Amino acid sequence: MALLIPIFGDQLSHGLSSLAGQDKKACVILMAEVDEETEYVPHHKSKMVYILSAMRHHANDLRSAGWTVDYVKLTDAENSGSFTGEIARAIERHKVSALCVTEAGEWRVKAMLDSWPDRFDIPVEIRPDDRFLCTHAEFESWTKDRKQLRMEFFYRDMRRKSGLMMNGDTPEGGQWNFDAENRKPAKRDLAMPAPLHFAPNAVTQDVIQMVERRFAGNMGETTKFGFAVTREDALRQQKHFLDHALPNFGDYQDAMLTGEPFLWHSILSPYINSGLLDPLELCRAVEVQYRAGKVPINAAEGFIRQVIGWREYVRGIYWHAGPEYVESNAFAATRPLPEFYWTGKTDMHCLSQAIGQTIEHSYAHHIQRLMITGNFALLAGLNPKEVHKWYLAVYADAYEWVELPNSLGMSQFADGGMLASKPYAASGAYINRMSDYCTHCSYDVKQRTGPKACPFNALYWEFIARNERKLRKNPRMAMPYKNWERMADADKVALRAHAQQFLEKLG
Ligand code: FAD
Ligand code: DLZ
Ligand code: SF4
Repeated sequence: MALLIPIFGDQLSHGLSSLAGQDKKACVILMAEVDEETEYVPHHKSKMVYILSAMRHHANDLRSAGWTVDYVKLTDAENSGSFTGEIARAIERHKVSALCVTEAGEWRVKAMLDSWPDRFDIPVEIRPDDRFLCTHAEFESWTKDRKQLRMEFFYRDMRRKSGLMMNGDTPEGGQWNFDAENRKPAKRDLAMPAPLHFAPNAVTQDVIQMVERRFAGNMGETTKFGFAVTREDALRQQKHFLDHALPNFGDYQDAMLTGEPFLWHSILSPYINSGLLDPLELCRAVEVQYRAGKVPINAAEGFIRQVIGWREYVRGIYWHAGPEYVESNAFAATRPLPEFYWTGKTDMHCLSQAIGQTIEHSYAHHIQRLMITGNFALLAGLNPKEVHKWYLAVYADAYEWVELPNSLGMSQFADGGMLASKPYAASGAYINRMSDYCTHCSYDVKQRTGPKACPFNALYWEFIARNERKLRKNPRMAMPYKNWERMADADKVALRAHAQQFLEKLG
């Protein structure tokens, strides 16, 4: 009689809680490629190749470490297409007496796990996922008695809990946050370290062929696939980032440049989220670089804030908000996602850059996601659920627990301010300040109406006017509404008419 341990595609960690303390000889690990997971959104081809190849490599690593692994491929004739179906088949194959699994990363899969004890009539142990710094109980207790949930205060608790960048009770450098020093626009003459490229081996080539065959219509192409698919290679990219990109990460975190998809970002999120890299280990390595005088404080603190601040905070919000969070639509936005989100074909240069590199690399950095594709969706009133599904499909690091609060909450403000204190809405001036995009665009960022006017400008004011009832009382929106009031009526009418015309053409 065996203990069955199912491992999902975002659980590729050797220290996974479901493996801890188990007798290897008495266990069978089950890993399964299933239609249910490959089809819940039309995943980018590179995302799929990455996850499936990383799963196959992890299965081999576990075998080398002495575990018995039963691996079901997508193409196996008997594959039932679902996790539950594969558990049922594995129970038959292995005379299973009990199940032990690390908790699911999202509501959909949690519901599945919760149904297993009844369904299979054997004991099912669900262990907490201890790859996060903050437990569900800690986050819930943090939310109690708070009128507003804000990342900054949560982040301070995570600094105290981890001891990262702390000197006793006080933050290194005398302040918690060096955000103001994370906003330099980038110049072309600085050398940017491209992420490492890992040539696909035979295992990855097999997955590439399968994905190209079965998912020919999905976004992306796989000829340039170069993600790491093992922990060993992911650690190489981690070291590459620490040595070459981290020193400038802080200064240029918000910058954007034409033809430069990566700048000084780490490109580590796919590896962290699937389990190949340990976020806390990574943050400790960042701190070592800082303490050794190799990187400035705005880089080290800025990076650590993203990981133990934002990443942990959005996970907390996801579970706190419940399965109905996905239905939030505070601005009642209904416009369908324009076709160019899938093709990149638009004359708005900023959007064609952000979407074009998404198609090519399954990657865009935070400010591109937030202030280009997200900002446009917000201003144009795109349906937030469609926007969410797009982000979930196109990025190699996208799992619902991290993607949904970022897209629906942070970028679309569809939760009415549960996650963020104000909408991240901006006109073309912001994009012009943080990038060189506008100098390559057929629109003029300085114009607000007329055929050459940057669409973001009129759309911004249309957004402000359209949502006045919902936003005016927000103290952080006082300035835009003051400026809107000061504007001559004729200008207001012209701006709104220009935006309406643009939106009608958009569909
Ligand atoms: P870096 O810029 O090098 O940052 C370092 C690390 O910090 C990242 O690897 C990531 O682990 C963490 N991080 C930074 N910002 C965030 C954040 N807001 N939330 C969670 N972790 C963060 N991140 C995902 O991992 N998966 C997603 O599906 C995802 N969807 C997003 C959708 C939208 C609309 C927005 C605005 C942001 C989204 N993010 C998502 C957050 C962020 O854009 C990515 O984590 C980051 O771009 C990944 O690239 P990187 O590894 O080079 O990050
Ligand atoms: C994203 C993804 C894809 C495309 N395919 C699989 C798969 O075939 N098998 C699997 O175990 N996991 C896959 N994943 C990742 C899962 O969607 C993710 O692990 C679940 O959402 C669990 O939270
Ligand atoms: Fe984007 Fe407007 Fe700048 Fe063109 S001018 S790149 S549309 S912000």
